[in-house]
Amino acid sequence: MKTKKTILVLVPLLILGTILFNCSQSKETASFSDAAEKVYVAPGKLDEFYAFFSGGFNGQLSVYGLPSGRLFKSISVFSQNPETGYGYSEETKAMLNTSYGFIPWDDAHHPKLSQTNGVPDGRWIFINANNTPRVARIDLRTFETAEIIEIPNSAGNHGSPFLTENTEYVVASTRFSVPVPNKDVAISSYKENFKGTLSFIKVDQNTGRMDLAFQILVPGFNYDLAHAGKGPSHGWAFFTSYNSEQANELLEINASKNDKDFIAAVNWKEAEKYISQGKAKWIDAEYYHNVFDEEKLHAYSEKKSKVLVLNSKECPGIIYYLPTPKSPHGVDVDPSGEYIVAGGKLATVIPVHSFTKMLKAIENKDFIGEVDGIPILRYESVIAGEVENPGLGPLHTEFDGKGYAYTSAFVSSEIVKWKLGTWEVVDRIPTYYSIGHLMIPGGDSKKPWGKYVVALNKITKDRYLPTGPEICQAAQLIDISGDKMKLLLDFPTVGEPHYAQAIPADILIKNNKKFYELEKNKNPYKTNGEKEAKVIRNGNEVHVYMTTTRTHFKPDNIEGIKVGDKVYFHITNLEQDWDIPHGFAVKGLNNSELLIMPGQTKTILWVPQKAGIYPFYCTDFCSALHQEMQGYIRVSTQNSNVKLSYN
Ligand SMILES: [Cu+2]
Repeated sequence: MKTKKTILVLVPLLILGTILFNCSQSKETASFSDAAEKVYVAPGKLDEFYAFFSGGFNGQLSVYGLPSGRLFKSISVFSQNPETGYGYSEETKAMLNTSYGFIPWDDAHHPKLSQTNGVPDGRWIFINANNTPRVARIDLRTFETAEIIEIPNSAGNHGSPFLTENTEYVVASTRFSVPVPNKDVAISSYKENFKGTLSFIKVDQNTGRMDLAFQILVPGFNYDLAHAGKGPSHGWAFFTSYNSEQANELLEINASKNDKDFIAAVNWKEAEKYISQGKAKWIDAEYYHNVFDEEKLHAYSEKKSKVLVLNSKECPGIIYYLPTPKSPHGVDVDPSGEYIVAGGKLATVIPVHSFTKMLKAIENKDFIGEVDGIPILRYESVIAGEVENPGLGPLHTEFDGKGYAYTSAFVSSEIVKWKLGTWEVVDRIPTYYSIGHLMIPGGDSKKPWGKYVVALNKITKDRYLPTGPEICQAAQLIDISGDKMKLLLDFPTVGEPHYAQAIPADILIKNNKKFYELEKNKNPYKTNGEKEAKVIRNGNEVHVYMTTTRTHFKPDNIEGIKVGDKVYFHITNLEQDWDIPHGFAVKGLNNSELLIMPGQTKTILWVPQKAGIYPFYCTDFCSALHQEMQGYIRVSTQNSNVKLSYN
């Protein structure tokens, strides 16, 4: 009865909140000229920050400049991209292999920059795939996806990928609990058969290569988000959970019954000790690990069959539950590493846990119960403070490094600024509308760069020119350099800007790769120079070793191809200059184009269906004589006697 009442009171309150906050627009907007001056990046000038926004359900990662909000690039990660041939070319197909077969799409949510000593270092950025659980690593020298690892025993990989202080581990938690290992059981057997997992992916410090080190088996809740400790809390990682009720139907009601759910505080150093003592078990688990080989410029998949699992029940001391109101979503650790802030979607306060108090409560065994052997700490013993009047539906918190925290409130569509230590709200600003995550450059690190907070909004109704039933999604740039937040800029985004990261541009520019060195290209289908260009038939397979340079292909005329042949175009771009890609497309190509960077070799497969003449051409406008960059292929019937020739 109590639960029903709570919901009855909450819902109208949420609606009222939305109306109230949305009506108080514009007073926090900086004057137009002031705002324009702050975001205007004059022609020839560069943005101060690179910002990386997830594309949500487009499966990619977009690169923007701040403060201008200009879009620079969409990095292909989990989805095929015909613009570049990613996931279509023979070199990149393997990136999208999974234990469920080739998967050309996913839902990408949380980009996360690699860190050293708790500060983003600009080496790599990681991002998760929610639907078929995977984590990708993007190399920030090339802005290309370098690696994708699948996560077994996981579903709805939402609490992912969050990094420990020195990128020792990428941590990832399962949103949906599932049978481990997965098996055919009645869904109604949820409580007995379904489990959660917390995954720890080891990162090689020199190469960035990921390896699934271990998983921890935990009670069957929904594990939503995570952040690792830093400074004093280094060695710990914190995972929010909801549905501690372990409901498997109508979760909007059945998973909202308990006043508090839990943050799981995981001592990963202790987990490492258990593993070294042989307490973990190898279990069968099928998953793929796909790596783009930098020398061969070719992706290769490795199929894995085992994973090391620690059962939390058998490893006392590795997990403690911090009771947290109510159905918490985000969990964020402040720059000092002392405060653990939760965003309870249905909570009326923002609870802030103290790491010091948590350790003391553990030492004193100040427990109020346990779940499957995991002790539940006493809320009053671990809480540092509660932020009152935090807006409706608080979700995520980032920090400015000056002692303030900024929390997004989804239902009341606003950002609330509050002071660490006193917990008082000092400012609030409306967002348009329904903010999810928010992002301050470095705002989840030990040393935030501050300056701006970006609101990542779900709804933009009335903010942009309408474009039919689907309206663009958007971000908003807000100045946080003064006492009061000031709205500077709205800018639309590609896909859902679910979460973002930003880093000063200087850090990345100095490592930017300008072209691939031809000499170092070890692609098995590389053509060293025009003299080596050739066409080879092997049964019904034809391999075209083609080169590009301004402004011709070699060869540019090919005869003797037959209907139904599998024609592989292996194209090497011989250019050794910055920003001289060439493209390749042939009429009737039932695949995608290829975009080949200087020094790269890329391969696309074409199976011609009809006899005739097929022109091909360069798709990337490369020079004054770009329109002359073309050729012809003669396709004959299967029984014709036209000889293979080329020039
Ligand atoms: Cu060209």
